[in-house]
Amino acid sequence: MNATLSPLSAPGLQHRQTVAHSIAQGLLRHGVTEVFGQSLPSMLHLACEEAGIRQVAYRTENAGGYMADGFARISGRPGVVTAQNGPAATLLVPPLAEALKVSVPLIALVQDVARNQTDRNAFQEFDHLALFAPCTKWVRRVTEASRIEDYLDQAFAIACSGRPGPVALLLPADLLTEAGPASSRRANLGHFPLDRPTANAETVAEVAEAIAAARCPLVIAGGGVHISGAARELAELQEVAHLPVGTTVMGKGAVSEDHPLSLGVVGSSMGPNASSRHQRALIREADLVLLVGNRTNQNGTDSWQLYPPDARYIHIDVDGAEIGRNYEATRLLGDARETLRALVQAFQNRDLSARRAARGPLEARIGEARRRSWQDSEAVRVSDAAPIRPERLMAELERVMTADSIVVADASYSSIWITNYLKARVAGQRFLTPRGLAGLGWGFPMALGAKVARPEATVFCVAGDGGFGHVWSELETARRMGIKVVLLLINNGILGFQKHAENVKFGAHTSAVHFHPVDHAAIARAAGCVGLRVEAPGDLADALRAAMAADTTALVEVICDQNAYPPITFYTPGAEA
Ligand SMILES: Cc1ncc(C[n+]2csc(CCOP(=O)(O)OP(=O)(O)O)c2C)c(N)n1
Ligand SMILES: [Mg+2]
Repeated sequence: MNATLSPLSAPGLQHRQTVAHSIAQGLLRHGVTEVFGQSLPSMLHLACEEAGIRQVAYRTENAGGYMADGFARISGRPGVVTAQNGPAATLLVPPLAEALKVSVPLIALVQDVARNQTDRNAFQEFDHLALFAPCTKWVRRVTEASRIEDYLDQAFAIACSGRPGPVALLLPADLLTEAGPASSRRANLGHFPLDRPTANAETVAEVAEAIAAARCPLVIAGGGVHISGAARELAELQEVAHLPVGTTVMGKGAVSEDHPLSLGVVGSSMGPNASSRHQRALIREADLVLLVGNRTNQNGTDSWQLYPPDARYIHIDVDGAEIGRNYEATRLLGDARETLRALVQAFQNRDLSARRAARGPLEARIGEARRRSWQDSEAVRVSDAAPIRPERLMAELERVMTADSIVVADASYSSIWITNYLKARVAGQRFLTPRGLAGLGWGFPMALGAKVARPEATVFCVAGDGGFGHVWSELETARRMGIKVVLLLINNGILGFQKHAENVKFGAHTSAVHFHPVDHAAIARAAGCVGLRVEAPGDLADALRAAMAADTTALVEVICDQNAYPPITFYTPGAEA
């Protein structure tokens, strides 16, 4: 008989009150409303969907991890991502590593082989404890059903407390279908920072005194300000103590860039045409530098050449290991928001007359440097050339975005275009970039996660054609899950940063940096999204408007000049302003 295989029937969930159900109930208790997954571990997702937790389905685990990352950065809640054991688990390494570097809490729930199959070369068995050890704060394999709540709560507590970061829980497949324990815990640990330690009060008072007396104090704020939700407090400090504030790329938006005391983003992209190019002298003259949530990494400090060598450093960070890493500093170990609040308080009865007197000339100087910097880039920002200058694209985007917009960039030039030529209009506005490891392809999924976290915001994503090639498939995710972002694709036909950096460093580039022409707009349409192609700068405004009005994710492919590069200082050695 030629039997036809019939689809397997689905008679309803056959397993009840399993460990997977205990986990789902725990997730609900921690305020989890969505989990980024692809059906695995199956029992876990069946239980989660039954409990009303939305599964945001990804196409690749890489992308799922970045979605969870973007979600966490915007929501203030840890991103939960799931994966199968073996190959799927290995694909979580990049997003976990990114999150570890930039202190974003992620909780990876990863299936493992059944407990009685351990170390027998079971199918897709892998040493996940070793795999995740260097890219998480903490990884554990749960083997006792009765301990599931303990481990789940510890995962949330570790991810969200101290310096936030990613954790992984390994869940043997057979454990998930075992009977789950009754719940005994009540706490919601699903938000960060979970605890807010404040720095020593005496040191805070001494620092306030030193700032009040400094000749030329300066604040350089990093991504820790956003992680802590401390933008309002930093703005208050800027205003009360009349302090100039620059930010790192990760810290962009920590203060309003319209504020007369804001320098914008400072670091390794202050070459010709940079929006903060002429602020360098002010930074070099500082006699006191207050670092807030700033890792003093290579790009932020322009290879440790930008910050003044002889200044006194004061460093606020929740991680004691970051304080004094590269600049010996007075230690203010604490949560940024609480410690800034304490510092503002400490200024209450202090004589700030010197700072007040300095403010006028300081604002004039910063304003003049800002005007000169913008003037330098005027020609490329209004350029009518085709192929299009990316600076012109940024100018068009700047025109349509608002204080509520979120802008996400992929690695490579995109991160530098957005941080240089878009302005943070209010303290706390978010510009997301994958600056932990600067991995290509991560921008678009991060933008999807950001939109899930804040559906009412317009989310723009800027990506290069090389990076976007890693994640084309997530266009289908965006369509299927109803996640709308406006994706601006800079098609310059090359791996731009790669090619240009090779030219600068070696005087030549390899054969890998040029692409065969790709019709990205057609790819978007094929996946059910809107796809538009723009070749003339005069068409950008209409395309942006159409993309913003679309019901679905809309990709605007912008054919750009392959000889355009952002103001990376090492491209133009000796060109210091
Ligand atoms: C995953 C990953 N692979 C390789 C690199 C090295 N890399 C940095 S920039 C770059 C070129 C990116 O090209 P594209 O995305 O088209 O952006 P463009 O610079 O052209 O604007 C490469 C290959 C990286 N950062 N991450
Ligand atoms: Mg490119």
